[in-house]
Amino acid sequence: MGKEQTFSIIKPNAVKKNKMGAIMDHFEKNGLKIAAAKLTVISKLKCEEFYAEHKARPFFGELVSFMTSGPVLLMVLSGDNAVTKNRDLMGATDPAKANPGTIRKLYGDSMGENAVHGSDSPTSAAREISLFFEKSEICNG
Ligand code: 3AN
Repeated sequence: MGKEQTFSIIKPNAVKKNKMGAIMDHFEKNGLKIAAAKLTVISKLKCEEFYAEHKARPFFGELVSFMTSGPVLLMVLSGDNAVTKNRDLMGATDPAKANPGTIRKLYGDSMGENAVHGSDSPTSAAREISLFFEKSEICNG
């Protein structure tokens, strides 16, 4: 277990519900530091690149259209074992199946509108962070 970075997105449904602060608080109270943050609307092109591995999935169009439908909060989180810790705090992809107290259980609405994204491995984290952040923007690491 060592200090690690992971990539997090607070998705449009959670931003719309005014839950950015609550979700950031959840991270901070559980040992993750917000090393970088950016509130933005992702372009369709960038979103398709981000989700490239899901291109063949039937929900790809719906996913891109939802993720570009409004502001999202992009973050780099840092801490011990950050990738796994973030996945544990998020809970299962389907909010209905997520454990009580997890972010997706608390703020998710459906499989697609599940409040947060989190990298699934350190390799994905490195790719995803470099898609959205310059090195100099990661200033609280
Ligand atoms: P996770 O985000 O938990 O790693 P994945 O990798 O299975 O889950 O899914 C990637 C993205 O696709 C997630 N952001 C999720 O919201 C979305 N997604 C997964 N399954 C569905 C589905 N059946 N309908 C709509 N969106 C989905």
